[in-house]
Amino acid sequence: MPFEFRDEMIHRYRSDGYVIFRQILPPSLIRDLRKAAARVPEIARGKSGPQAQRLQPIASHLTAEEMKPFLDYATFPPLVEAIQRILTPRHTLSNGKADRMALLLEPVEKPWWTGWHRDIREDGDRATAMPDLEEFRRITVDPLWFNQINCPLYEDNCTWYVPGSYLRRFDLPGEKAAAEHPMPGETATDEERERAGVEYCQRMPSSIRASMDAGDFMIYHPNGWHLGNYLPGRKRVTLHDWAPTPELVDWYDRWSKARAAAANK
Ligand SMILES: O=C(O)CCC(=O)C(=O)O
Ligand SMILES: [Fe+2]
Repeated sequence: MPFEFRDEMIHRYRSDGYVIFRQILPPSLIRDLRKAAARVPEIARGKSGPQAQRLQPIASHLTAEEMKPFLDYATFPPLVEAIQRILTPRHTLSNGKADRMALLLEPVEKPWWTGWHRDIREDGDRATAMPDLEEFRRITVDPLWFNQINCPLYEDNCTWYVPGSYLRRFDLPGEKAAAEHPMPGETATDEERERAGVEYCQRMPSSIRASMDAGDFMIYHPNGWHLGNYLPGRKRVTLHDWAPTPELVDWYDRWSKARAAAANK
């Protein structure tokens, strides 16, 4: 089925905090992106070791020629239009220049997981460096503010999400406990770690798995509960991106300055 935008997707995004545009990338673009990404796993593992989860930003490591398909993706009209309908015409895929774009990769040695988290939360360890806490409390539950994108170039079952969780600043009973559930250490077998990873994902109340195929595109609120659960040997090359407004870019700049100032105290 070719991708077709439906207004129901706007409702989904606003209530659930995520929506998946199924098979929105054409096979020819997927092919070009896969070829352009070919060196990325080796670069990432050379830099961060065999368990490397990502290379970010890819623009610092790839040639202008290799980056070209990623810019084609960022300006692909059906994608640009779908994003503008979910968000607004002021939201620009990849910030128009792919300067923060990452690729998410599978680990080589062992199953592992990020742990359930909300990327930015007011009671997190980075909250003291919030540029403006009252502003953050307003924008974190605003459907048009924070967003993140996963766009797999190969089938990807790694991402889990809790629909609707971005709309509440505070956790429901059981969420913290599920997130902090003890996990097996490095000495457990791969099969024990794999099983524990799946059970850990399922333990979170109302969690769903974002099962995706090549060329699907998921946009989600990164401040809702989510995680990545990874298996070695399960090839993963997933574009990790955002579609900010100028105000969101400015918020991240202010936040990074506030954190730098707090670190120097
Ligand atoms: O791998 C994923 O899909 C999610 C990764 C993630 O949430 C993170 O690194 O913060
Ligand atoms: Fe995250």
